[in-house]
Amino acid sequence: MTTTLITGGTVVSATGRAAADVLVDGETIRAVLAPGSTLLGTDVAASVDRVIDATGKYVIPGGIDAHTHMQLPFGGTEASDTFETGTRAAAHGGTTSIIDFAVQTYGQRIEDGLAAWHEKAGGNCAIDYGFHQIVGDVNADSLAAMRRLPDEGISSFKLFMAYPGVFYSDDAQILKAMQVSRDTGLMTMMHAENGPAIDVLAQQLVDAGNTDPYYHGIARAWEMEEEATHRAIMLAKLTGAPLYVVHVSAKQAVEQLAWARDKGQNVFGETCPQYLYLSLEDQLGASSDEWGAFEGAKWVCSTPLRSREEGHQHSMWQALRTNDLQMVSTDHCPFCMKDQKELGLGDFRKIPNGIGSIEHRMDLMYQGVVTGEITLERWVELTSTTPARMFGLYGRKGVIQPGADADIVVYDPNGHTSIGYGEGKKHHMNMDHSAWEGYEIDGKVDTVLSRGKVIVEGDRYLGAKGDGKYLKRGLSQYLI
Ligand code: DUC
Ligand code: ZN
Ligand code: ZN
Repeated sequence: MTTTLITGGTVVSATGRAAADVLVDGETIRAVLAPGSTLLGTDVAASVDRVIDATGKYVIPGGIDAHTHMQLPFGGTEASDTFETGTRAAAHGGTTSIIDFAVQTYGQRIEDGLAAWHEKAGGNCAIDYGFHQIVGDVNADSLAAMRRLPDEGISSFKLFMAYPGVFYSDDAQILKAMQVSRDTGLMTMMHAENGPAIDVLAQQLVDAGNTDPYYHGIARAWEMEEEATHRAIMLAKLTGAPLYVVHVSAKQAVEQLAWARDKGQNVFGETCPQYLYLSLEDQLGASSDEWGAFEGAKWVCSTPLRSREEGHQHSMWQALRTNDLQMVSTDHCPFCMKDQKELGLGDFRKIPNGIGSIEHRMDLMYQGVVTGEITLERWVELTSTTPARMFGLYGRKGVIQPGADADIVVYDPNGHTSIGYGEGKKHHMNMDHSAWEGYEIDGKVDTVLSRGKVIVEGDRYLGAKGDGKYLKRGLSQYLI
């Protein structure tokens, strides 16, 4: 077993920072030591197999991206990252665990949907991975199967108030699923948008000739997010289910979450980098020689980008500071422009929904530290510690402490990252464009360890397909 000492760095946790050395023994953290200390009289640096010099750098728990969609069948195609390419890209970006969504499609048994996801991921991942369960068909059989999910290491399921005819659950189905959530402690995760109303608005826009990608965001109005968020909260209150609202983008939805939390309800929310940085106005202004106004398809995702003029991005940052939103995931769901996004040329409804960001989440959120939106500690909390607590991984993941998995990122605040797909800066995600082209980050992932193994050093990938193991998760450790 290899022993490693990460020395000279500043160890940052959700609650503070300190100059400290981290001793790794095999796959786990053995000790967090005062710089240069001895252990039982032994000079630690002289006795380990490898020393990583982190002088001038931050040493943080590896990122946990709790919302990804590798190989998701969607909109007549499939998300373009496999578990192999997507998790490798994640590793390059300082993320050492993902929680992906296993899918039960309409008419399918949950067990079969879950088995298919294990089949896709098993032996292919660069980093550790767990699953949430999408329940796309709430019925007697799936309600019974949900009660067995904890035995599979799955402690959360996702329902959709959007996408009628695909993943959609009506209020009766949601109520029944939430009763299971209450009984079992499974976290109900909600895509909170009023799908039936959105579909009418979208049809009317298309009928009027408004077919460009920009109208995706007009159809998916913030009122539809606020309304669905409120309804989800009330159903959760009635049933006593813990509720986690995914990809929150509207400031009015945050107000709903804050209102419920202030009353002591177990209600939580995440946002994503796209809702912090990108806007509906950016999408309206997008144009290229190749695609014209269809360039905006790169930013078609749901919930949609929101208006900067209306102040949604500002509210998302604020909510991250005040803990009205608890964490940041990517909703990584990449599609290429060629053959995939272009399915929606002439009708925005046919553009596969999704943005690829798994490689950039840690950098983009660190940029919030640089600009003063969040503290260094909050960066670690939002991207690693809270995801671990929220989804039953804390202690093993999300923290640098003895006994935890040695998932560690050495981050260089003096480094620089140029994000993009263009010449000289090709990302590692399996996409033919970047939603983040031109973003320049003050900071850079330097070294990444996954359970003690160095898998990224500088720009070099040293890991292998299959390094990542399935994570059996416990119940949420974040409940009030
Ligand atoms: N939103 C997306 O943008 N893509 C996949 C599914 C979803 O809810
Ligand atoms: Zn969703
Ligand atoms: Zn999603």
